[in-house]
Amino acid sequence: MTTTALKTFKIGVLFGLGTLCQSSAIAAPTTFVHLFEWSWQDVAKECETYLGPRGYAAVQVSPPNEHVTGDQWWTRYQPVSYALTSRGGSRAEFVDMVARCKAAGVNIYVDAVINHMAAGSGQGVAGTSFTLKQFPIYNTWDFHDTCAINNEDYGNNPWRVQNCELVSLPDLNTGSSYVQGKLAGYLNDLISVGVAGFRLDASKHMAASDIASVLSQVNGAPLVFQEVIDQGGEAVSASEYFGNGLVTEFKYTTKLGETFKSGKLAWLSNFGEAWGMMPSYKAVVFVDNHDNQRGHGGAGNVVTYQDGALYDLANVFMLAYPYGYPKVMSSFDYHHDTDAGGPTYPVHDGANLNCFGDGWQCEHRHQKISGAVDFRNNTNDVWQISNWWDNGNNQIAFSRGASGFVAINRENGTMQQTLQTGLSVGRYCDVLSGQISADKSSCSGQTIDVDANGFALVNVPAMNAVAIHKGAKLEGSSSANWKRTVVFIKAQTQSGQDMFVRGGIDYAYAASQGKNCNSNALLCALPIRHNNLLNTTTQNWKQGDNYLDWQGLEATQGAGAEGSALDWTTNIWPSAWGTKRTVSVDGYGETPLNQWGDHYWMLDVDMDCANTVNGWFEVKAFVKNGQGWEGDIQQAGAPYQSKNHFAQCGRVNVFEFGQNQTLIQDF
Ligand code: LM2
Ligand code: CA
Repeated sequence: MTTTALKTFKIGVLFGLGTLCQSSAIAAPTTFVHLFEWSWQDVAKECETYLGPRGYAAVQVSPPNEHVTGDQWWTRYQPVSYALTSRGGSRAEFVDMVARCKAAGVNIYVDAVINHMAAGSGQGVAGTSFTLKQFPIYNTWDFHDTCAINNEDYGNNPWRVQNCELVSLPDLNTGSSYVQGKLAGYLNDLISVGVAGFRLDASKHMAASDIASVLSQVNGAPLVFQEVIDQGGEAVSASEYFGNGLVTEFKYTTKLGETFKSGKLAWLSNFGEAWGMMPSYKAVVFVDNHDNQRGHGGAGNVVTYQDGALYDLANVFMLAYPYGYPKVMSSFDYHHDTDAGGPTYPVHDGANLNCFGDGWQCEHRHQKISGAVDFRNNTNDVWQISNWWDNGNNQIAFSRGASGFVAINRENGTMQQTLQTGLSVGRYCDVLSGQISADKSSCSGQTIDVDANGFALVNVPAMNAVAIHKGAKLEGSSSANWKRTVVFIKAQTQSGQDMFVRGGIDYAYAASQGKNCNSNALLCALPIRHNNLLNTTTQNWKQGDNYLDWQGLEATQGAGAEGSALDWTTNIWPSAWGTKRTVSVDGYGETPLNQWGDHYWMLDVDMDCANTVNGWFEVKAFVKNGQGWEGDIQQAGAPYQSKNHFAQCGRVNVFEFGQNQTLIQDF
C-alpha cells in the first residue's frame, strides 16, 4: 500500500485562465474610504485610477480648512480659519479634486471640525495668526467659558461634555446664531464646490439641537454622519443624533475587534442590532478609524493593518454583512510614532504607487478588501443573510439571498465544505482573489462552481476567505454541462508510488469530426476541477490542473505531476494499519464510493461534459515510480476505435490497470 506522508502544505489559490481586466459596470455603490492625510492631488488620481473603477462610493478626506502648523496628523483637528488651505493642498487643488472625483463617480465627504478651534496661540498654515479664543472670525464671546471635560463627565454630565473643553480645545458656543451662521457658511462653501457629505467631528460635544440648527441653514441634502463615541453608559447617547443624519457606531468596531481577535466568528450570525447596536440604517461602521487604530479617541482593542491577514478578514466580514454604511480605513504606518503625520512623499509618484512598508498602507487596495466592496455593491439588493453556516468556531459562511455567498476561515487549517450558496448554477469568479473580465469570459482569481441545487465545494485556505456574487458569474463556459465525474483504477502499488491519468478525446477521431487538436489541444481536452484537495501528497499536483488532457504537466500545475492525480482508496481501512484515513478527512483511504477493496485509485473531479463524445471520454493510467503506463485496452461498447479505457462524464467509472473489464454506474 501507499503510505501517504502527511506534510504541512499551504493551499495556494487556483488561478483561472483569465487576463486581468477592469471590472464591469458597478452596481449601487455602498462603501466609502477614509484616505487619511492624503493630498488632494493624490485623492484625485486615486478616484480616477482606482476608486471609481472599483466601485467605492465616496472618500472621507482630512479636514480641508486652515489648521495650526506642525507635523502631527492631529494639527488638522485644530482649526484656525475656514479658508480651504491645508496640508492637503490649496483651494484650487481641493476644487479640482472634488470635480475629478465626481467625474469618476466618487463623492467627497469632508471631515468638518466645527466643535472647537485651535488651542493656545500661534499661526495657521495659511498665515492666519490667533491668540487664545481670538481668531479673525471668532472672539472670546463666541466660545463657551473655559472648563475641562473630566473623565467622569462622560458618564454623568452631558452639560460638561458639550460645554467644556475636549483636550483643552476652545469650545465654540454652537448655540449662538453667529457661530451657527459661520459654521453653515463653511459647509455651504464646501457644498458650492461639489462636496457631497460631511463627517461632523466631535458631534457628541455639541448639542444635537445645535447641529440641527446649523444643518437647517445648509444648502442641498448632503450626507451627514456624526462622530459620537458611545459604547453604552454615556451621558450623551448616539440616539440623540439620529434626527440629524447618520451616526458612527463605535460598538461595531469594538465588538468586531474583540470577536476577531479573541472570540469566535460563529457568534457573528446576528451581529448588529441584536448586539445592542443602533438601527442599521443609521449606522456608519468601520473596522478601525484614524483615532482608535493609533490609541486615540478612546481607542480599544481593534483590528488594524498591523494584524495582517486578520485585518483583511475583518473587512471582508464588515463588507459582506448587511449592517450599516461601511467605511474602509486607508492609513499610514504609525508604529514608530502615533503622532506622526502622513509620509512626506506622495502616494502617486508618476507611474509608481508608494504603498508599502513604513509608509502609506493603502488598505483599500488589498484585493480582499476591494473585492469585498464589489461583493457589497452586487448584493445590496438583499439586505439580509441566509444559509448561515459555521463550524462552531472560526469558520463561517453565509449567503445574501440569491445575490452572493461568502466564506471566511479564521483558523489555521483548511476549510473544505460543500455548502448551499443560494446562487444559480454556474461558474463564478471569487472576487476576493481576482476580478472577472468585462466580457465575463475569464477570471483573474480562482473560480467556484455552483451546481444545479445551489451547492458548491468551498475550499478556503487557512486565514483566508472567498466570495462569489451574481455579477461575477462567468459566461460562455456552458456551466450546465459540468458534472461530478469519478474514475477508479485498481492497481497494486507500493509506498512512494503515485497514480496519474491522462485522457480526453482521440486526436484522429476528433479530426474525423473536423476538430484539429494538433493545432489546438484544448479541443480534445476536458475542463476539470478537482473536488478533493485534502491529500497533502496530491493537492499540489491538483492545484492548477484545469484539464484532463494528453499533455502531462500543465503550466499552472504543481511540479512533479504526470497528468491528473488520483488518490489511493479502500472500502474498509484495515485496523492493523493504525489511524483510519478517510477521503473525506485525509483525502485518501476509506470512501463510500469504493465498494470493492484496496488499491482503487480515485479521480474525483467536476468535468465539463461539452467536449465529450456522447458523454464518453478516454483515460490511460500511469504509475509514477512504478509500473509506468498501463497496456492497451479493448473495451466492449466503445464509442469509437481506441486503445484506452472509455469513461462516462457525470458517472462513477471503475477500471483495472491494463485490463479490459469495466463497471460504470451512477452516483
Ligand atoms: C475627534 N473626534 O471627535 C477626532 O477624531 C480626533 O482625532 C481629535 O483629536 C478630536 N476629536 C478633536 O478634534 C485629535 C487628537 C488629539 C489632539 C487633537 C487636536 O486625537 O490628541 O490633541 O486632535 O489636535 C492635541 C494634543 C493634546 C492637546 C491638544 C490641544 O494631543 O494633548 O491637549 O492637541 O493642544 C492639551
Ligand atoms: Ca462643545
